Amino acid sequence: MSTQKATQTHSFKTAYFTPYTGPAGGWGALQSTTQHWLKSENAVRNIHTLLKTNQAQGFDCPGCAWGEKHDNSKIRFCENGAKAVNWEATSKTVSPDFFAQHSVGWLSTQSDYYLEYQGRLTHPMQYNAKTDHYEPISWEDAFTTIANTLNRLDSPNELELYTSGRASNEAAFLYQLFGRLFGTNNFPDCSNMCHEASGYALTSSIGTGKGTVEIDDFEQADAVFVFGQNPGTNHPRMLETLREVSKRGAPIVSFNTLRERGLERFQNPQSPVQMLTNGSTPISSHYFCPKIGGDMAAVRGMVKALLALEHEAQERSEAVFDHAFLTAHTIGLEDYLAIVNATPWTSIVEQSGLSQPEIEHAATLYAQAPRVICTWAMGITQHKHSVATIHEIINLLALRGNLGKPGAGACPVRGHSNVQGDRTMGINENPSTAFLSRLGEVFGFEAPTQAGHAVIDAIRAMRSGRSKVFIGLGGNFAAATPDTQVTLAALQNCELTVQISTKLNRSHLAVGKNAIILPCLGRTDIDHQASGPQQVTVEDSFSMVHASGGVIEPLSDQMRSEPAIIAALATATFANSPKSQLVNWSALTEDYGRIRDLIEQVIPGFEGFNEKIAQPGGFYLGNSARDLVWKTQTGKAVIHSHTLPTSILPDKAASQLTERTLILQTLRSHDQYNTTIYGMNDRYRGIKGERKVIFINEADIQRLGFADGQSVSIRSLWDDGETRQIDGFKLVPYDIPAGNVAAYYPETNPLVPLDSVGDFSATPTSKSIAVEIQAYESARII
Ligand SMILES: Nc1nc2c(c(=O)[nH]1)N[C@H]1C(S)=C(S)[C@@H](COP(=O)(O)OP(=O)(O)OC[C@H]3O[C@@H](n4cnc5c(=O)[nH]c(N)nc54)[C@H](O)[C@@H]3O)O[C@H]1N2
Ligand SMILES: Nc1nc2c(c(=O)[nH]1)N[C@H]1C(S)=C(S)[C@@H](COP(=O)(O)OP(=O)(O)OC[C@H]3O[C@@H](n4cnc5c(=O)[nH]c(N)nc54)[C@H](O)[C@@H]3O)O[C@H]1N2
Ligand SMILES: [Mo]
Repeated sequence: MSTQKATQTHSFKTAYFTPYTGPAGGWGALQSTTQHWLKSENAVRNIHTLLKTNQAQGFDCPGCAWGEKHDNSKIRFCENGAKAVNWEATSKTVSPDFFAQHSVGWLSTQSDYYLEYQGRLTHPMQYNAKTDHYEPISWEDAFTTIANTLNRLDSPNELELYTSGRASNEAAFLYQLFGRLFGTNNFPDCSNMCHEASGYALTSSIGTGKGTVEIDDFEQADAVFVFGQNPGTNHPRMLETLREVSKRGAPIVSFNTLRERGLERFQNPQSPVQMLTNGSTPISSHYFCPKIGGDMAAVRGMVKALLALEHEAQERSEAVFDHAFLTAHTIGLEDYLAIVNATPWTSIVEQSGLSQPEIEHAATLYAQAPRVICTWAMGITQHKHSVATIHEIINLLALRGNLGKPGAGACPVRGHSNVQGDRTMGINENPSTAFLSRLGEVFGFEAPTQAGHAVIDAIRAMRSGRSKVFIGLGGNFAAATPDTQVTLAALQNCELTVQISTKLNRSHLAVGKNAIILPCLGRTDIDHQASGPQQVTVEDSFSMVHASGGVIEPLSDQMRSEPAIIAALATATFANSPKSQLVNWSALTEDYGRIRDLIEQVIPGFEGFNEKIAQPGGFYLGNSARDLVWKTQTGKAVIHSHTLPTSILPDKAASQLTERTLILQTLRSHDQYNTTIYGMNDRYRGIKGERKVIFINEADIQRLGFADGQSVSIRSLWDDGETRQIDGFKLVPYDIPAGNVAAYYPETNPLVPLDSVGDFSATPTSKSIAVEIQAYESARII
């Protein structure tokens, strides 16, 4: 492995930190899976459940959106998928008794881990402000209360309909239909905080917002470049794919600010030989550690180096660039190369934190591979310049014709298991006119065309009182969004907050004047309806749509499915309106095949939907860019030209910088799923029993006059006079570029200013926050 050393060299060691030296996966993963499986208090039932994960007759793993090859012989869950399944399939319940015992005020003082660990929500509940307790309410009264509040609104745009990416296609389709019939496009969703920049950048360059590769392309790729992603924790099944690439000897080139164990070595728990011999496979052949936000500069540097190689090649009458592809399929090349030429190496090296020889090495690896896949995730998408950075990655691919050919392409690795499908179904605050008119045609109404709110605008609207009702289809809006105090106040400012959820979380405690909890079935639960047990469908990162059916009996007959809840809500809301004639909601609840028939009529690519999902592995939605069809204004792939930013920070942070400023990225530990905290360990980073840690370069600890392990306060810098601070975080010396620090989300969300968002995407800049740290005690005195 080239560049920098592979293991920790710090001598620092405490009860909560011991550097990890083993491979990712392997026995550690197996042991952890077993522990979580026992902790679910449902061990025997859950063995059966786990074996049904991602199988033809089972459910789609709620863990992540990585795809699967269609081979039924294999166990198809990973350690973190198993945690997700065990967490959902617990036997513990949060019943009306629990809420009678604990006030909302008391619950608000408890940790995220405590809240979710209490078990599954089993009964609809309504908040009583007089007692500060949730009390049971019947389903019918809950729907009537919500419907009455909605029908009293002055405008349909006073409603915010949030979606988390676990919702199935069927639930998402009904949800957007309900919202648009009601009259709004206010559909904030988790994607706004996640891969929004990918969707925007891809659409504006290649005319589709989705990745262009299929899982089989990894078998043919001659090199894979992985940018800003930690698959060992967040997409463990991707490691199996990368392991195969590595075994073939194709380079895997990682760009990550941290040395993530899962990108270094992997022991496949499904390989008896590796397990018994304690062997492992190297994942990355080359590992580059840019500074936070330095990837655009790094890729710019690679292109600059490629341009030099191209000039040399031309002298030999050869070429590095794929001129035939560029001429036939792209526009903007000349302007772009001029901007690349004009970008000085000094800026590239300064901003990327990589040396010119390192970048030239990466460029050579790229140039030597006939077919290249670039993957990326949150390390790329949660910055101010994410869209420009992704344009740069697409440009890199385009220069050698790595788009629209097998074994090559762009692969944004999605997060939530159906976040991509939800977008396909119309969960979008600004959908295309084609979609809206088709929806209106099929259902006989005029869909609203005014753009609605994404997450940040939804928070602003609730804060100012312009929006009055919040409904959450899953997720944990209060904890996942930035500027926690502002978001909590915004939710509390609502007339009504409704959470359709499986488990108790922070959002249930951020109550509006009225608040309702509607307990729903999860992926693993059998969904019994009039026509029998139902299947739903999801779409993975590779645009494969497939069916998912629960395998365990629900814990309570009070829980309802998401489609059934949305249908009942729509029925109650439109009861006294002519709109009640437009959709037979109860028929849709009886048989989800009927929902799919409607999806088929509205959304291109779903022809024969019900028949196609009967095929094992599902069906491929297709990708225009993969077929060299560019659905852009010019009909070509656009090579975008951006100048390298002078600072990776927004102006309101950049103007506040001092010698003591550090740039913070907020990321996931190995024991969490977004705001769901399964445990307090982060095995591959050596952390045990603690989440309030901040990873920092040893040189910065010394420069700033701190000691290893010292407790500090973290304050973010933003020119608006507000103090955003969190306390009691311990300094852990770590291999991270000087000037950069890292800490876990969601604890760090109070630091992210609401207005600190990415250009074009409005995604919170959760990976680049300007902060200063102070000793905890002195910070308290101030
Ligand atoms: N077990 C588990 N699985 C999950 C999730 C989970 O929480 N737990 N979440 C799901 C969701 S919704 C998503 S979106 C995905 C998230 O998957 P990831 O994107 O892998 O998640 P993060 O933990 O945010 O990790 C970001 C990675 O980018 C690196 N990084 C940060 N800033 C930079 C930078 O500027 N440049 C570079 N090159 N690297 C950088 C960090 O060091 C880290 O390795 O995972 C999904 N899968
Ligand atoms: N600082 C910082 N903030 C971030 C990020 C970051 O990296 N840093 N990452 C962002 C990203 S990538 C994302 S995707 C968002 C995640 O934002 P969300 O999707 O809103 O959050 P989750 O934590 O995934 O939601 C967990 C809750 O979903 C509910 N739930 C689980 N399964 C189901 C189900 O099947 N149905 C229903 N109805 N409910 C269910 C449970 O009640 C659980 O408490 O957070 C974002 N926020
Ligand atoms: Mo995400």
